[in-house]
Amino acid sequence: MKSQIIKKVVLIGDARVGKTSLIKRFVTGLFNPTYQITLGTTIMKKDVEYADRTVTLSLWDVGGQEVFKQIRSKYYYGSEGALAVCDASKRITFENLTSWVDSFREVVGDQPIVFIANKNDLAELEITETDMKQIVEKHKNATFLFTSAKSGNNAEKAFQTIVNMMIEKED
Ligand code: G3D
Ligand code: MG
Repeated sequence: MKSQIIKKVVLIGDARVGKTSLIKRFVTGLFNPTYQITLGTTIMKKDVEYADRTVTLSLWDVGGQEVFKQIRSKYYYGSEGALAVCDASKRITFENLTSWVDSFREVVGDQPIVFIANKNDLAELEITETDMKQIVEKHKNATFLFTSAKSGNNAEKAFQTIVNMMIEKED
């Protein structure tokens, strides 16, 4: 029989970088350009296979409250991994990742992180592969990917990567 495990993963990063879009792309396969901004955390679930296991991902989306630093620690509690998302066309969102990741690791310790430079479908990018490599080198248990929730490029891979890292850490 397959064993079943549940893993909580949070998406962190500035507002409008594409966190909700990445979750929707992964869970529904669709990109849908108009959203209502709902205040409050949304949790979406999806099963991912890893070898002989089924991993139920519980994906936590901060939902429009990114500015309120005081809610962060409650949101992080119990997470076993994070996707730290920036907008590859907006430098400032990359600069802000360090503060997101620091606050995450203050609560949960060295849980794995996938750094994501999203919107790589856009023509003018302000983040390079070198930038991403540098931020990864500054953190333990981290890797990076460029994604597009719009085209779907690497969206699934982002979630599969965090699953692999979480399970490998456990084994
Ligand atoms: P957030 O959850 O991090 O706040 P959203 O971000 O998922 O709400 O996305 C913010 C805006 O960026 C949305 O624009 C969304 O359509 C757009 N977006 C998200 N991912 C991508 C992507 O990969 N490429 C491009 N080009 N745009 C993306 P609107 O204007 O629709 O509100
Ligand atoms: Mg959102």
